[in-house]
Amino acid sequence: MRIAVLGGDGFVGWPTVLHLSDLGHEVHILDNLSRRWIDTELGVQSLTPMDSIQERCRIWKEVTGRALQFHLLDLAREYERLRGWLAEYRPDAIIHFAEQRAAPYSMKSDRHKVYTVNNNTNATHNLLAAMVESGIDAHLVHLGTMGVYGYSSVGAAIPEGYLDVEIENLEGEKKDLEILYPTRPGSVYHMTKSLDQILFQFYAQNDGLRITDLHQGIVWGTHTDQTRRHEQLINRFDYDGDYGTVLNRFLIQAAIDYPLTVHGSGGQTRAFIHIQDSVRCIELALADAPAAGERVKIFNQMTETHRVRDLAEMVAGITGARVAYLPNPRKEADENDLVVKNDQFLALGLNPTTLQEGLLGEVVDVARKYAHRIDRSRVPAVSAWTKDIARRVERDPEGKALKSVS
Ligand code: USQ
Repeated sequence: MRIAVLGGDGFVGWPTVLHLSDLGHEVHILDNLSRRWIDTELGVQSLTPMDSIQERCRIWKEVTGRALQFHLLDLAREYERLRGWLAEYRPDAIIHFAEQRAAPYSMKSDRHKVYTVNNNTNATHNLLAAMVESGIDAHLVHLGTMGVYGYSSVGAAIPEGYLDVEIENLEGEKKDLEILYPTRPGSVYHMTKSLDQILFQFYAQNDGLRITDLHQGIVWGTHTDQTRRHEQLINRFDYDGDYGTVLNRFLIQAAIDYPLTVHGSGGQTRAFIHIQDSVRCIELALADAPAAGERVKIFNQMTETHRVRDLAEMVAGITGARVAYLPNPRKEADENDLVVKNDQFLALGLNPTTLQEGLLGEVVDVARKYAHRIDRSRVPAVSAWTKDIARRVERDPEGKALKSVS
């Protein structure tokens, strides 16, 4: 297949590009390199040293003989170029990762909220409009999030995207209805993924676009079979308070002897998936496209759930790290339960990599190897969800946020 990977320079995008290329697909990367610009804005860098995208592609060609093509394009702002690209290359499948993906970054300030909404919503809508206009019949696979469901403890398993409900009509008769599971996003970033769902629903129904939406949990790990093949193919790895995600952060913190930063009581339960399973799920979803006219296919892309404090205690148990219970910079439930259905990927042959399988140590090893690249002052999460919480953030004399305090 000819596959366009939008956002193919990012944390999940890059390993997906390599995975699909390795399977023999013709892969094109479309990316505006915004993630690299955000590193510059925040003054942080990936724990792992990352080469330019052009250099990464050159190394992959050298190692495997397989070509990757990179196209510098901003989906959210260059609609005509995007439409022209689709009409010219006519991909069989499009994987859409090209969105600002960090919840704390999206909540940093009003400017970051506006950027995240403009970027993510326009990128998705531009893509859908351009697919219709160019008349291509590509299967669109979008990376969504488990966070669209919210984290209320209703005591029922979260279904894969849709909920069967019964409503009473005007005659008093009970009628069955299938609806999108009600969204309850916990950040502006998660809200944009909720908006995406409505855009997909409309374009699948109105124009017969074939769309799969993957509701992914928190990704952990860094290497995949392909990124391991050469030092310069290494994946990016975020540790800072905005882009680092919880389990990877704990593992890095343990490697540099930094007390593990549990927010609040750590009673938040979240869904997780290893990066290797993440790229495998993309492969499985590609092979299981919906037909034109079918509803959007929604998969829950996760393999296990864990409570944040249990993860911290587990990492502490393995590494001897200390655990610090900190005031929570986010507005979120202190404690929640989470049971998630992921039957569809299991039925398609996903064989989950679990936390127990020794890969935790691999992350700690990577972190130790590159520990000299870590700026410890960038470890605390200081992006506050509300103005009230922001008042509780301790700052240095220059106004730089240091940590949140109770
Ligand atoms: N947390 C800590 N300590 C930390 C960092 C996070 O206790 O040092 C807590 C947070 O307060 C939160 C939970 O861990 O309760 C998860 O935080 P996270 O930063 O690992 O994940 P999140 O902000 O939800 O976002 C990440 C990805 C996002 C993806 C989402 C999947 O950045 O792109 O959509 O995970 S999900 O969480 O299932 O919505």
